[in-house]
Amino acid sequence: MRIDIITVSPELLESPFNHSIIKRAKEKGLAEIYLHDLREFGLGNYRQIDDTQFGGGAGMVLMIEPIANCIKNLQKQRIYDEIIYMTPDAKTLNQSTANTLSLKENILILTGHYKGVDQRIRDLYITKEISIGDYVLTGGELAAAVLVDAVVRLIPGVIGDEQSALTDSFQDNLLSPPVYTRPSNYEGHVVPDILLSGNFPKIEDWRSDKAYERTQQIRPDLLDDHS
Ligand code: 6GU
Repeated sequence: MRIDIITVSPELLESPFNHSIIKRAKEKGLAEIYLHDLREFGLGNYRQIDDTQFGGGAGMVLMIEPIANCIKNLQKQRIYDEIIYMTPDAKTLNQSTANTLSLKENILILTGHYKGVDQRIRDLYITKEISIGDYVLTGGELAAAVLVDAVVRLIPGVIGDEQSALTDSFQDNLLSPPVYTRPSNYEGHVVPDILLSGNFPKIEDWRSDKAYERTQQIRPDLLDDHS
């Protein structure tokens, strides 16, 4: 998979993409990630990328031309399966979206800043808009890092233990059951007997029960969300 990201702060994204899972995916040739500095497409001597909004109001808006020029330039080189705009006024990212995106070849992500981008960019170029939750971040960069992590780890071969991505919390719309490791008795706090029993069908039943119980307690909304 190839992921291109248009941003006004490439430096904010360099570190997360050069560590951990994403680094491994890049090294194994399973993911390529390219950062594009919007400023390079800025207008005039000052490389202007934003301006005040029509109709008045606080905050600067990213202008249409620099973004359109950057997108058009990238589109000359390949066809994108999705052009995603990271913005708080969108549907929230969930596991199902991450799964779908992990199957794509080429994804382009646009991260906003300030008051957002000129609406015409969204109308003309964007095929999908994603928020990462009901709170406001200074810019879309950290949200893009979250999206890329959630997607890249699902590409087959990225995670060593194939099983592990499939049994994540949310993969079946349930939270994960509790997990334990040695020692089996820590100052009188013991691990549930069932996990030490060696009876694997029973252990699976116990895990399902606990996953359901935990979901009902903490995130009952997941149980009636069949989206
Ligand atoms: Cl995608 N961007 C910003 N700026 N804030 C957010 C967000 C995105 N998702 C949640 N909050």
